Amino acid sequence: MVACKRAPDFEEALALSETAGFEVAEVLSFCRKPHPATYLGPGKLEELKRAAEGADAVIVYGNPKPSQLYRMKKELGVEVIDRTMLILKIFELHSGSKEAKLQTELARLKYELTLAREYVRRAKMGEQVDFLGPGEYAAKYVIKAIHRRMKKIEKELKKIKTMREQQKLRRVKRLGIPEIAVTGYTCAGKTAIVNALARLNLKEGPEMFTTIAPKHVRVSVFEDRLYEGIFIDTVGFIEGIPPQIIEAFHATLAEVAYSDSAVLVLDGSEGLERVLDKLDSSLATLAEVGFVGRPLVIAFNKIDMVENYEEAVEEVDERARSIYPWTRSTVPVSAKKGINLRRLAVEAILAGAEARPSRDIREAGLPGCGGSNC
Ligand SMILES: Nc1nc2c(ncn2[C@@H]2O[C@H](COP(=O)(O)OP(=O)(O)OP(=O)(O)O)[C@@H](O)[C@H]2O)c(=O)[nH]1
Ligand SMILES: [Mg+2]
Repeated sequence: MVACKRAPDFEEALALSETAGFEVAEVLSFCRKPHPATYLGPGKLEELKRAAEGADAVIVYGNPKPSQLYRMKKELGVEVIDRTMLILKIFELHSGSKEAKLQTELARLKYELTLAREYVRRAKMGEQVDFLGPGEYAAKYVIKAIHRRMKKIEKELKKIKTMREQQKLRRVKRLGIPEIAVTGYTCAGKTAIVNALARLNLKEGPEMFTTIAPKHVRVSVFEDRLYEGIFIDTVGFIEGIPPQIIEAFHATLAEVAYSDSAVLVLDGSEGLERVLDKLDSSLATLAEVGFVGRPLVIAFNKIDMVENYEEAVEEVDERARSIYPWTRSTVPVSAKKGINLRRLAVEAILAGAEARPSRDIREAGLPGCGGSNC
């Protein structure tokens, strides 16, 4: 693997490689500005060539351009996997539902399209190319086939989306209880919280992207009375999602945009600075996927691993309110030890129930309630 050992995302690089099913045999540290033609400079490339002997693939933890990827592949003679491809491989391994599978395939096709175009460009310049077949004609044929498949997938995804919207409307009418999206960075403990609340056993794990497809779970909590809500476990955020897969990623988060309220789970054991950074970018991602103006409850999770968390919780709460004024509260919880989970659930359900009536009217499309002023 090629990555900068000094970079803050170095641990992430190792974790992602393992999650994608690779055993990292050797790490070459590369912290310089990429070489315009080959990404790695000639010396580093030579070093990598030796290190890659006998390896199945080389992971270059960065975002090389298609032309740089092409050159590296040609020089090294093995598969070269960049950060986007690595994340795609993990999505492929973890995609459970048909929709998640199709979205992942679509993202991969888009990625392959940029590579195939590079092969055609090279062939036009007179180079001998081999993209799933030799020559320019083969690459052009592949491009056509990719476009055909993409169209088909987009059509299927549209159908699935309509079906999901209808199912949701039926569910709303039948149950009339709020839907709460459980969101946050990968490994924050979203599934652990949903599992604890619903006494379930959905897959949790220290590796990244354990959850890919959203999962709806009915939760009933008895405090002074019975509180009920549908909690939706969702795919986790990571830093710097590559643009090629951002659409697939956002699509898997579509459930969040439809929910009445959301719980944003933070891993409180990571240290305040990191927690605040992740809070900022999580709030930005929520806005990007269309969750705005609806109540948000923050879960400061893993307090079983933190000694004095009270001040940190306060700071998180203040920051969240200053960025997202619809923040209701920040609840310190531990999914593992079952601390404060009922309080978290009740706050999220109440918040969702309050936000519900206006959404019911909007979704029912009642007169006088069209357009963006509703
Ligand atoms: N100590 C401690 N560990 C926790 C707690 N909650 C979750 N974990 C652990 O953190 C890891 C990640 O938990 P998950 O629930 O899989 O995290 P997630 O947010 O669903 O992650 P993705 O599905 O990858 O997005 C697992 O190893 C959990 O056992 C907690 O309250 N305390
Ligand atoms: Mg999960």
